[in-house]
Amino acid sequence: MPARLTRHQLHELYYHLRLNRRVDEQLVHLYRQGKVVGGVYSSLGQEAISVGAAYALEAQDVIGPMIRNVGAMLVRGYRPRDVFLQYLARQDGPTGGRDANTHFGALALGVIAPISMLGELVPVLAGVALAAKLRQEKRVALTYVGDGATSTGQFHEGLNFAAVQKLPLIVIVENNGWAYSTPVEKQMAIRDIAERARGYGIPATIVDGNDVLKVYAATRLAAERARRGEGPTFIDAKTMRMKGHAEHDDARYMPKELLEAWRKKDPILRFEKYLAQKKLMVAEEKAALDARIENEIRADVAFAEASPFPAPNAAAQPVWA
Ligand SMILES: Cc1ncc(C[n+]2csc(CCOP(=O)(O)OP(=O)(O)O)c2C)c(N)n1
Ligand SMILES: [Mg+2]
Repeated sequence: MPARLTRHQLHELYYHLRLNRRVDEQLVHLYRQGKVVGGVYSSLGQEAISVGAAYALEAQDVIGPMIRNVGAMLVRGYRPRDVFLQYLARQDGPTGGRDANTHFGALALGVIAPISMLGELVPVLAGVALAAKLRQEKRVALTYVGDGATSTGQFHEGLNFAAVQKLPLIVIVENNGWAYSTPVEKQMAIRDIAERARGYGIPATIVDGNDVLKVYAATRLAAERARRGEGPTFIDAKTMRMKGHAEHDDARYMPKELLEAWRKKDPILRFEKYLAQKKLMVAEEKAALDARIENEIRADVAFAEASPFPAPNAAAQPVWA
């Protein structure tokens, strides 16, 4: 088992889980106010995967987040203000209003900007891992994929390449049961997506994706393995998409009882309960962290709303060609 987390680290995990949720809730408000340019893709109920995995990495490591991994971006050092500015397409945002949602990144923070094409980040992060291996740097690359994304060719090609080359790569499938309106059982004939990785000779762990400590521990072990030069690890994290694909989708095709059952497994409530029961966070500590988050959210929404839209003539620059 990886080294035990200190009380301070547990509080940091709680802080990021809660911050992820609050950023998400705030984005929904902004969307309903008509202020978001584009869609809002919620990570409600999936925060433990984003936060637990990113928190298990080190500063020199690199992640390739997907649309529901705002939590991972916050762990890497982005602030709520960056997320709001980006979703509101403002000049001061990470892409200066040129791109939407989570399509931003910075090598300084070890974040490769995602794009929409599903599965594409697997070969890209395998490339990052290959560079680390060739340069003999103790760098680990990690990417998240959806269950749907594991049916793309890019996912399979990237995974096989990482296996053959023994790359320091971690791939986490966020199995939230749905790819848009398609349930997993209508998309593949296997029960555990872990089997897809095992087919390429990659060890795969199955974890409860709503348990932040389990996700953290699995990622930590995978990162240690990668740093020892033992190659890639696949983590099959089971969770549930608690909303439609995005805010425009009312999810009427999702069974109500399913959502009800998963609401009881909410990752943040579970972690709060654990911390309280083990006396690892007292009421005053929780209140102080919650207040800090509320202040940050309020200030960052105000900052983003006050930021100007980019000047129209800025659209043509900077461009690559
Ligand atoms: C290669 C490719 N095919 C189709 C799409 C359209 N598309 C966007 S999201 C999505 C469903 C994604 O499901 P999943 O991978 O399970 O991720 P989740 O939304 O559940 O997080 C689809 C089909 C795309 N972006 N890229
Ligand atoms: Mg999915």
